[in-house]
This record gives sequence, structure tokens and C-alpha cells, in this order.
Amino acid sequence: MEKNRTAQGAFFRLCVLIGFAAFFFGLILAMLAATNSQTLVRTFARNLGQRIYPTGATPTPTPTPCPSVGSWTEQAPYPIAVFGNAVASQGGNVFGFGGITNNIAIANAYKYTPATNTWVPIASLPAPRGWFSAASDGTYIYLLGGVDQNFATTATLWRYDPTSNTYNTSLPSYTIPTYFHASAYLNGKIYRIAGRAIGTDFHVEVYDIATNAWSMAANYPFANHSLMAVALGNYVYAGGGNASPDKTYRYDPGTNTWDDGAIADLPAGRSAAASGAYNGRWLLAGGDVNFAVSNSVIALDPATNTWINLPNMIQARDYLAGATADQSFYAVAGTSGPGTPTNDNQQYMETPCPPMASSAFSRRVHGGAGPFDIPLPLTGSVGVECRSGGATNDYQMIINFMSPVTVGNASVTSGTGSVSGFTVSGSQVTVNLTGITNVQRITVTLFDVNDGTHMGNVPVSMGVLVGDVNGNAAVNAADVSLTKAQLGQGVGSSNFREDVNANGVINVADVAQVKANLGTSLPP
Ligand SMILES: [Ca+2]
Ligand SMILES: [Ca+2]
Repeated sequence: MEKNRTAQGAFFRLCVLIGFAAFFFGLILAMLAATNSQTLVRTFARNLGQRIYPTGATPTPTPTPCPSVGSWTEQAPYPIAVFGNAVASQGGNVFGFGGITNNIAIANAYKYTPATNTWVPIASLPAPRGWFSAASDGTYIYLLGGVDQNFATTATLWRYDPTSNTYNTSLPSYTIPTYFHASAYLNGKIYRIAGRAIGTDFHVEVYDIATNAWSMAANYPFANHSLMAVALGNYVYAGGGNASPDKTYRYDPGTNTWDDGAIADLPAGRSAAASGAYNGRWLLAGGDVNFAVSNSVIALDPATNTWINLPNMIQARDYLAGATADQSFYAVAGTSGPGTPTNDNQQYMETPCPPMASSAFSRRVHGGAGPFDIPLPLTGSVGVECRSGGATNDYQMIINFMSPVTVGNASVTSGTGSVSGFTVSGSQVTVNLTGITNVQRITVTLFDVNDGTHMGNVPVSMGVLVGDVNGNAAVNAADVSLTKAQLGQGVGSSNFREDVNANGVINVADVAQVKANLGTSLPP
């Protein structure tokens, strides 16, 4: 009895020693596995005889923050070199109106279609206008004030109808003629904010589309011109400009107040920039920054109330205008230096991040024993599918997301085989594969996965090595031994890998299939 206990104690100590040795050996292997594509860690575990099968174990992918990647490109130039032009978007197209060229306001107007990257002339303005503004309500484009061909300041409100390509000039004018004002459309109303008048103006006038009437809103906090504005959420944001050029304010129509504290000031004074809403943020492109023509671009994220730097425009421009259309922001024309108009059409586009998959599996139905899943880690070493795919080498991949998604398409983008079909159920995508030959790595890519916030392509890789029951990327004697050890056992979550032909029983046929693949290994 005593002797037996001593023997047990010695055995226990030996186990502890082995455990420690195994731990450090495992640590080294894990470090190797990080750089080696083979699944050494699992090999190690299996070689110690542990029945660690990764069913149901969900590998947590390393969170890789995917900042939106934005870039500027020059698109088809505006048909004329101009500045002080007005720009708005409607129905995925960009519309440019008037502006100043050769030291005179003009009436030319053009429509840009992103799909064809072309500008075409549209009906000219009812009269020349420059240093004015445009705002769209989703149906019409409203054109506010500005100077005419004699540099006389106006307070006109014209409404352009993109469908009929006509202007309505019978809408009421606002009260104080201005140029260099800002404007925005929010919830059925058009706002004319400050601007240059006889002096510099601090009034805010509101046009109610439904009642076709103007009224005064709370004054802008100070007289200002060459400022910028945008509507985001249920607020109008305005800021920058000629006076206190780093100050910004948020207007709440509900309380009719301009709130200084609700929005961070600009990181640097800025005026005469292109302004618009893009991906939920207030984007300001170019203009005069610290009184110099700039190519810098910043955006306010209302959620964090912080200004972030975006990639610079290709060309520094001020007195330009911009609008968001078809997933891009277009900064159109503007001056390169005092009084020097240009015809640049600078496009800013951000590529959204794809939704992140939370887990992926290779699923096979083992006859009456039911389906069993082999995890497919989304980072690091690939999961090894060791079961045969039947006569036509069919497999099934399950990919889970954090929230419901839509998927545009799915295909095998690397390796031999093809997608025979896929289904989406909430946050789970099931991809059926066929012709997946043995001894290869494949990558299945889900295209245009969209969870409402993120959009992009999601690749999932898998190793296919029939008979590699311990998943170490090689079929050798260890796999034969492991399979033999399970002969006659019921197929369950701990030993389904040994049911190599996935028929629900582990017998000599499985051993034979492992033996038939002896010497194969997963290609790098
Ligand atoms: Ca193996
Ligand atoms: Ca079998």
C-alpha cells in the first residue's frame, strides 16, 4: 500500500515534470507556429495522446482594426476653369453651377455622372452667379444668392429641377443679399448662414420648402463670411470663415440655438473650403488654412466630436465647392492662387472595412453520427480538413459573423475546386464546395459582405489533407496509429477525425484511407 502510494507520488511528480516540460515545449512550438503555417501546436497535443479535438472551440480572431482607407484621385476635369462656383449632388450625380472666371460671374452649369466619368452641359443659370451656394433636398437643387455679372449682391432663391433640366425663378428671395455665405438643407428647410453683404452679416435665414417662405433663425454667433456648413443628424454645423476662422457651432432647430460647446473647434483656422457630409462625418477639403491655399482635408466625427486628418487633396485649392455622390466626395474647381481659377475635379473615396468573421468551420455529415465541424482559424495556421469529400470531393464551409450579413457572391479564389452554392441565414453563411481535390490549401472568398456598417470581401482558408487525423499537415504513422486506436468506437466529437471517410463508423476502411495517403503533406 505504502509502496503503491510512493509509486503514485513518483508518477505524480513525473507528470508534473512532463507537464512543465510540455508547457515550455508547447510555448516554443506555439511561437514557431506563429511563423510556420503548419499546425504544430495541435500535433504536439495529439502526440501526447490528449483527446483535444477542436469541435465547438471558436478561435477568436485577433481584432485587426481596419481604418477606412481613403484616397484622392483626379477625375474628368470640370469643363471650365472657375472658382466661387456652387456644387450639389442629386440622384448620384454632381451638379456644378456658375462661378467666376475671367473676373466675371458666369451662368454655365454642368452635370457630372460618376459612372461614366463625364461632364455634360445642362441648362445655364437664369443669370450669372458667383460666390454663391447650392443645397439639395433630394429632389431639387436650391441656389442661393451670390453676385451677378456686375458683382452686385443678390438674395435670389432659384430651384433647379434635374429631371426637367429647368430652373424655377419664382421662389421668394431672402432678406439680406449675400455672397460668401454658407448653406445647408435639413429636414425640409434651407439655411442661409451669414456671408458678405454690405458689411459682413451674422443673420441666419431659413426657407421652409413646404410653406415657400423665409424666416429668421437665431443669429450666427458673430458676423462672418467664407464659412462652411453641413447638415448631420438633426443639426446644422457651421464654422471657419473670415472671422475667428477656427470657431465652429452646432445649430439645433429644436431650440433655435447655436451651441459652441457641442462641437470641437477646427484644428486650424480655415475658410473658403469645399464642405460636405461624407460617411457620417463633416468633411472640409482645402480652402485657406491659416490664410494659405491648402490641400489639407479634415473631417469631424460627430460620435467622438473630434477632427481627424484625412489624406491631402492632390491640388491645393480655395474658393471651391464640393458634394458627395455615389460613395465619393467631389471637390470641384477653385483657385490655385489669388484669382487663378482651375478645372480640377478631385475625388475622395474611402474603402469601407469588411465585416469581420467571428468563426469558420468545415462541416461534414458522418452518416448517422451526424455533422461534425473542424474549426478553420481566421488568422494564423489553417485548419486541416482530414476527411474525404466523397466521389465529387464535396465540402461545406460555415462562416459566422457578429451580426446579420448579406453576401454578394462566393467563390474559390485560391486552390482547385469551386463553389456549388451558398446560403445566408442571419449571421451565418454556408458555402457548398465541390471538386476540392486532396493535398492543397484553398481560399474561399465571400464577396461584398455587408452588415449595414461594414462592406467588403472576406476570405477564409482551409487545408485539405485526407488522412491527417491529428491535423499536423502531414499524413504519417501517427495518423495510422490514432485511427487504429479508434477502431470500432462510436463516432463522436472526440474522434470524428478518425472517421476519415465520414460514414459514421471507424473501421478498416478508414485505416486503409489513411494508409493510402501516407507521405502526403500540406503544401506551403
Ligand atoms: Ca498527421
Ligand atoms: Ca469511416
